[in-house]
Amino acid sequence: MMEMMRATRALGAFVRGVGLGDVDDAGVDALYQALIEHQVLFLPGQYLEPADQAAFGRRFGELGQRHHSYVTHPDSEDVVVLDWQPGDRPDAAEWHSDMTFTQEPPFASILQAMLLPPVGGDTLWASMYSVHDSLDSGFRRDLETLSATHDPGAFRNGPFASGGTESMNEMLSNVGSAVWPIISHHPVTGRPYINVSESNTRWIIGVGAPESHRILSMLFASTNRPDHHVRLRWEPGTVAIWDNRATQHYAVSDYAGHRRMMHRVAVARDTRLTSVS
Ligand SMILES: O=C(O)CCC(=O)C(=O)O
Repeated sequence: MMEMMRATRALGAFVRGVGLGDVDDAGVDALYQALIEHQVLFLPGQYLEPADQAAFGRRFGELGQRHHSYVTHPDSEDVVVLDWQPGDRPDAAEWHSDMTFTQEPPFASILQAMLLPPVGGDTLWASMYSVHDSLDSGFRRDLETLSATHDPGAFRNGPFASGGTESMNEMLSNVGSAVWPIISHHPVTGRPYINVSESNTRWIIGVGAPESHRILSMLFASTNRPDHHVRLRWEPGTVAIWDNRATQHYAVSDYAGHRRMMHRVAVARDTRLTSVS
C-alpha cells in the first residue's frame, strides 16, 4: 500500500510501500500524479540496479538527453554517474534546474544515492511556484513581459581548464543557449513559476546590464529563502524523483575529503503530457 507524507509546506513528499523495480502501471500513474502535486518525491530503500533505474525512467517518459560533461554507467548508458572523489570540488552547489540552456530540458530526474560521506552531502529543492507566489504583485507584473537567456554557466570551467578559450568556445557553441520567459507556466498544472537560476541565467533580454543584474539578483535571493525549500538527508538506496520544470535543486558541498556517488536518469519527455494536451 503506497503511503505519502508531505515533507514541507512548499514541496516534497516521502513515499513508502512501493518498490520502483516492480511497481505496476497503476502505481506508476499514482507516482506521476504525486510528482505533479508535490514536485519532488523521496523513496527510501530502493537499491535499484542501473538497468532497473533506467527502465523505471522509461515508464515516466522518453529518456535520451544526457549531460555533456558526465560519464555514463557501463551497465546502462542511460544512467549518468555523478562521482565526486575526496579531492574534487563538487559542481552542483548552486541553484539550478537541469539543462535549461537546451531547447528541451528534461522533464524529470531520478537520482539514487549509491555512496555517501559519513555526514553531509544533502540536497535541497526549491519550489519555483512558491518563489513566484511570494513576490510582490507589482514586481510580478513587471516580470510578465520579460525573458532571459540561459547558458551552461560553470560547465565552461572544465573545457577551459583542459583546452583554453578555444575548447570552451567549442563546448559553448555545441551546447548552445536558450531563452525562457522569466515567468513560465507549468504545462500540466498551468501554474506560473519563476524560471531563472543562478547557475544558468545570464541576461534579461532587452534591458541593460545594471537592470538585468538587479532583477536577477532579487530573484536569486528569493530562491535562496528557506521558506521555499525541502532538504533531503540521503541514505544509500534512497531515490529522489523531481519535476524539473518548476523546481530547482542545490547539492550541498560540505564533505571535503570524502567520496559521494549518485546515479541519475533524466527523463527527456513527459509522455503523459502529450496524452492529456
Ligand atoms: O548530487 C545531487 O544531489 C544533485 C546533483 C545535481 O545537481 C543534478 O543531478 O543535477
